[in-house]
Amino acid sequence: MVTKLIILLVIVVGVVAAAQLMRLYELSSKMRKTGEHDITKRENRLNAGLMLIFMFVLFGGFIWLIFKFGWVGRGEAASVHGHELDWLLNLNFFIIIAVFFLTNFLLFWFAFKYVKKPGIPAFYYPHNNKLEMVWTVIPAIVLAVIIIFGLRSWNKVTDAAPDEAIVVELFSKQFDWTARYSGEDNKLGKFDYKLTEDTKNELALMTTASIQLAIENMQSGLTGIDSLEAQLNDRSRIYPPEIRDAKRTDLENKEKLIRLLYQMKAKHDPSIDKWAEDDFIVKDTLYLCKGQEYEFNFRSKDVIHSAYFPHFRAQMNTVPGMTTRFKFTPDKTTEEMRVARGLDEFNYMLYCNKICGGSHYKMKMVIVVLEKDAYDAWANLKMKGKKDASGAWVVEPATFGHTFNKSDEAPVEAAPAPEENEGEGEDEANAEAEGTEGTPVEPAQ
Ligand SMILES: [Cu+2]
Repeated sequence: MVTKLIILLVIVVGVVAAAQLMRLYELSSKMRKTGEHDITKRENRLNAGLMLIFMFVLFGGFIWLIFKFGWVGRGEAASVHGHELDWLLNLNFFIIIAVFFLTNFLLFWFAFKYVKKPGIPAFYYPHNNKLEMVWTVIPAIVLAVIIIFGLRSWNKVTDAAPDEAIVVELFSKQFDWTARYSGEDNKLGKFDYKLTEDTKNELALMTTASIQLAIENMQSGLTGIDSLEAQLNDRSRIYPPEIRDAKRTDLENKEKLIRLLYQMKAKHDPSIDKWAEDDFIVKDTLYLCKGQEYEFNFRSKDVIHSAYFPHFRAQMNTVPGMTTRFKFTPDKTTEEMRVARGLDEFNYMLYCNKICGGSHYKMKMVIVVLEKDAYDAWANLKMKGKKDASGAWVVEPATFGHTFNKSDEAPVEAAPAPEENEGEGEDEANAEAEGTEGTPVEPAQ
């Protein structure tokens, strides 16, 4: 407190002293019979020289920063379109830096060269049409070139992906990423937020079984309609009015929702269940294949996030209620990039680049880019799993259908089914579909 008071006092005294000094200067110039605005030749030349010195310090500092921190500090791009984007960014930088040097040189050089000289009046030069044209048309042309190139590149990375592109969904929520690969059919299963089930169907995928599960949860789950009705009808319980109202509103909303779910069930075509059931979900690491094009579909559960792949030069907002897209082709494996950068620990990363809440900084995912053989082996293991000689699962396939089954603890029933149909992808999917249809009903019995 005392130190603060002293600091305040020093500031006040400083201001008073400065005011007194100004007053002294005014008085002394009056005595010298020159106005305080009259500046001597010496002062003018000093200022002109300082202008030049400032220009050299500014340019020198700029060049020093580029040498110290690198051209733009991004490192080499690891995707096909990334090189094009880097080229475009470099073009922008060249233009900006050239204009920066030119305009700043003119600004400081003119200030130096045309320093006030006694007896030489300022040259009156109010207007020049030619000059106006030059500095309107040239920037317009440069801007048009930048925008046309930029739009072309942007359209390339956001327009529809070819059929060969692997479709991967990136699902964002506070505070992590979940990737869903589209599986063998390369088709992502449909989804609807009303089907969200925190443990069994986090991504709200739409299948006959998941709709049924959602209806059951809504009707007879822990906080379902049955339980709410029982609570409200129980005469032995007395609720404060606001709690009773809250429960009533909750009940009304759930009754509306369950009607929507029944409509969804009636409209649902069971033949598209397999789109979802062969999808597989990964949480920790996103595996990609070098030279393979990927179409990423982005979803968000809660707030706007932004999927940021700095090494692949890609970024896209993930917006609740809509799907955004981006496609790219990795062109360097993680291993190659480690060698190129001389860093054994290097990893590609997916970050969230939108401040989305308290643990925003934690929201990231490692990306591993593999050669085709290694990637195919991994994807096969995920899609089909692996069995030992006795037919027991060594690695279970990580399909959506299986994660669905696993939490119901029914792998015994599910295991023999794919074995009988080995080699026939479609039948396998159907067998799994049957498995998932049966299981969620069991707990209700
Ligand atoms: Cu986020």
